[in-house]
Amino acid sequence: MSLPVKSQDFTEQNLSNPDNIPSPVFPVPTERQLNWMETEFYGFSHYGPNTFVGTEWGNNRKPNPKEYAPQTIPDCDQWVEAMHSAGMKGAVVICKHHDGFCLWPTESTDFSVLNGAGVSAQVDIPLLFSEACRKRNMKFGVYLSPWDASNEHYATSTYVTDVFLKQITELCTNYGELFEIWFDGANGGQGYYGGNSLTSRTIDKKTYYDWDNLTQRIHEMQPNCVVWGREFRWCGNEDGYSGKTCWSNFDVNGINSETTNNVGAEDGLLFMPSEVDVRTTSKWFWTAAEQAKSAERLFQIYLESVGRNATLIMNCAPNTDGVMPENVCTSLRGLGELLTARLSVDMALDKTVTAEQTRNPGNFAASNMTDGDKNTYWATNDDEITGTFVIDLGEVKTIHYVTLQEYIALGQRVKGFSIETSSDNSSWDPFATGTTIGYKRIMAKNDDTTSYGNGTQARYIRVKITDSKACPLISTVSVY
Ligand code: FUL
Repeated sequence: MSLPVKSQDFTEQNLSNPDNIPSPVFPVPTERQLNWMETEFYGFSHYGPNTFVGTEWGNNRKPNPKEYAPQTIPDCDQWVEAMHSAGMKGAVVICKHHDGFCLWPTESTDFSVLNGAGVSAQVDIPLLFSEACRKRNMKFGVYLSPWDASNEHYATSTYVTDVFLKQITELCTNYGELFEIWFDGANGGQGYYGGNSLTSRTIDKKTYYDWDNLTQRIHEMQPNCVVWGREFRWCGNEDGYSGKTCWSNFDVNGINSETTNNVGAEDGLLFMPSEVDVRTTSKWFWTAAEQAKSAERLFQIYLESVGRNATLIMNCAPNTDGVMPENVCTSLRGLGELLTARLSVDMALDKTVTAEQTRNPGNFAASNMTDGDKNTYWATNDDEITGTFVIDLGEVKTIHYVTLQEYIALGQRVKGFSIETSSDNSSWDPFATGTTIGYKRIMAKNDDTTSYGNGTQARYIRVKITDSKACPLISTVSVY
């Protein structure tokens, strides 16, 4: 038996923590949030009466279920296949937008597919969409607008319990496992409530929906489903970027402030990571002659969201034929090809990493960062909030991106870092500097995401953690 070397190893604290696991820095994520963050990139599909009318919001029309008029059953399998080709690991489907029309045969209202035109009565979008996701091993989620611009109960005391919760329950119990339920910050305003007259009904958005209770009910039915606005936050814009500084910590009073949503709050008491929502075209719902963003532009959005400690939900809008338009499919496929070509072969995997500081005792070696295991990490001692490590790629390679990941289960810590490159391990060139890391930070040369460029020739990559809330814990460093 080997005896502890230092007397401090005999303290009560060390006896109760024989593996010397670092203390958490609060707030920390739940298991459900961790799983969700690892999904990273997933689709969004806006489709419904707006598709047929050519509008973005259906709050100014007298509700008419016949507006929804598919002539053939929508090809959800083709939608999901297009998303899959982009490298998405899940997808969220619109089940009811602000107009209140339910795209499944619900018992909560007559304003649903059961009363639409064409083959509407045979359509069950969450069913078709969930089957297409399961088939490809993709996670499945639902969007349900809290605001219901046609329901006569909206803004009265009965809507949340008798209509909204009923809809949530149907979606949470009839379509298998959900990974995310999307509500919406646009959740109140002018409508055609009851169908008789244009009315304005006001609610107190903070209290009306009884979110605490609804969230609890959702978790009882779907323990792995994260809830929009409660367990993750909107990123503050619809243009596809997270802040370069991005804390998963959040201050609940900051909700819906575009700036605070984008960067989070360093000292926020809640763990509420950011989700970037963006469109592949210029609109959420399909309209004729829409241009799709190029694959390169979508790739840049990926770098500025997934690469900045946020998840990315990318909208792909099917047309009136119930098909994902060819131009959107082409861009999605192109994005998938770029992600495979540029971010799939990690040159640092299993390569040697040497750290100037390593937490002792315990299993926190620098090699944990390149072992391909997200559950092992490099750590420093408690009194060391800076640290430096060098990766040796074995030979000079062309590098474009260096990716860092914190072991986020014990809380987000890092506040500053720099990356340098070298061909001889002695003279160093700056590569990039950054602030937060979080779940994942992808760094291009000079943090310039606008073009792929020619890359940098280097054999050694030196990472310096220059500031951290507590001892830094890095689970992965990757080089592409
Ligand atoms: C917004 C909505 O008003 C848009 O129509 C869209 O659904 C987007 C994802 O969220 O708040």
